[in-house]
Amino acid sequence: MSELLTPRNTIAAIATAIVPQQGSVGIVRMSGLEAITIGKTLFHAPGKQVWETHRILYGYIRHPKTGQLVDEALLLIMKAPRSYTREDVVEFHCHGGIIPVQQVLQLCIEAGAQLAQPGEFTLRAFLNGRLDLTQAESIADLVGSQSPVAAQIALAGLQGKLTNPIRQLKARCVDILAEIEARIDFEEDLPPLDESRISQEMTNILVDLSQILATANRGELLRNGLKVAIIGRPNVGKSSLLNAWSRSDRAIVTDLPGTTRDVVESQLVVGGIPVEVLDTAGIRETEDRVEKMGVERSRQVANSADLVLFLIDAQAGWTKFDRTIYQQIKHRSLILILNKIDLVQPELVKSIAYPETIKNVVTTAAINHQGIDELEAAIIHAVNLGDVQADNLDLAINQRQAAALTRAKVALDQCLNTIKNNLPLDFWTIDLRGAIYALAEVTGEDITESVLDKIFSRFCIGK
Ligand SMILES: Nc1nc2c(ncn2[C@@H]2O[C@H](COP(=O)(O)OP(=O)(O)OP(=O)(O)O)[C@@H](O)[C@H]2O)c(=O)[nH]1
Ligand SMILES: [Mg+2]
Repeated sequence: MSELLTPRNTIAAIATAIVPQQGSVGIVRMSGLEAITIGKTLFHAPGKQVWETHRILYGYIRHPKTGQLVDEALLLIMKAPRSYTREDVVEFHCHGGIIPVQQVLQLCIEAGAQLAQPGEFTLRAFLNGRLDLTQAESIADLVGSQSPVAAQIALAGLQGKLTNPIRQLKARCVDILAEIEARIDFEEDLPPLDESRISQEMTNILVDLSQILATANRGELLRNGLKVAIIGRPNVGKSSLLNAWSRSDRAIVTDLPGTTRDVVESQLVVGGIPVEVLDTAGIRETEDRVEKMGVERSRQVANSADLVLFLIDAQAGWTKFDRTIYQQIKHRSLILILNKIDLVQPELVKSIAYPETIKNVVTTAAINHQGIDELEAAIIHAVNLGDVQADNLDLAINQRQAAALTRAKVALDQCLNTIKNNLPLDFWTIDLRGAIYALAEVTGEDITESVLDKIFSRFCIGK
């Protein structure tokens, strides 16, 4: 890390994805004091092309000692501070495929650049004040996003969707702190503190904070996705459900019990959340060795899933086999699916006697693609996505941010208690400072200076 904190040396890395298949363009990026000098030693731009910032040059990358041609390429120059890192940046836009970019990277290293560590360009952007921490995290989210909604939220984060409200909350805490500090230092010169107004403002801050915190669950799901296992006894329609849901013939369906022997996966998106659906072998006692192994896998998948869709055959009702499986898996997050309702009278479906502990129930006819929307709604409900307020729909905080915001919340709660218990003003400021530090941690800014600035500018007490 200490290495990372000396950001003036020149770093280089392949900026485009490194995949076995070749892309049409591969980019090598350099950032730092020597970036342009190194660029000039490697890149030959014929004619009257000028090495100016925000220009693209056309030319050849050659080995500086042997003169050997490495690639025909474009070179992009972005001088500090108008670059991603706020340092001098040079990008070689080479031909795609791993060999040209690897060779160019090697030349950069031989010419004096250091291999960049993961995230080091963004770290420099942060250290040089171009991005705050939440924006830097949003960039990682955007690159790793697995659904359009996740990408949209990451982009909103990059635009300051989280930074701005956090800064505002912090500013409101600083305002209160300033008022209290002023009373501690200059009690005689100022009117008495309006405690009830301060308590009310803190309560308001807590409400806003909680609304942001409520997006944590959604953030987790957007980043890591949701693993959903379809579990049940043989022949109830698990594979049919997977196929209907994913609109594919992904899993083999037959009328023979024991058709699915291994776990079949399908990737879906539900409510913007990437969902990995796992169809499993029907669980039953069996002597067939292959099926037995499949059944064992089904149990493991059920245990490791975030959510279990427990499927039963509505025509057969809640059988003793279903009860046994239910007792074995007892997942904390479970939706019961009554499938094959096309074969049953509606009133009979209602009379199915499943355990009262099951609160989430959906009816489907997988064979007719019926009930899928209801199933998705039940999933969104089961994972508490409904908690997010409409105006926070493009916000989804991560674990680090949630942890810091929770600390801020605890500190503010404590401060309210301190006020209620009539403790001295010094105690109020301790709690309040705790909240401000925690909020500042979210955006990664240093607060001491801003607190001081605020106190002295607002109250003009530099006398
Ligand atoms: N009528 C009707 N038949 C269905 C429905 N869903 C599935 N089936 C039929 O039930 C039989 C079993 O379906 P599968 O999807 O293979 O069942 P499974 O639970 O995956 O079975 P295993 O892989 O053996 O555990 C097939 O003949 C399906 O066509 C439904 O909603 N209605
Ligand atoms: Mg199956």
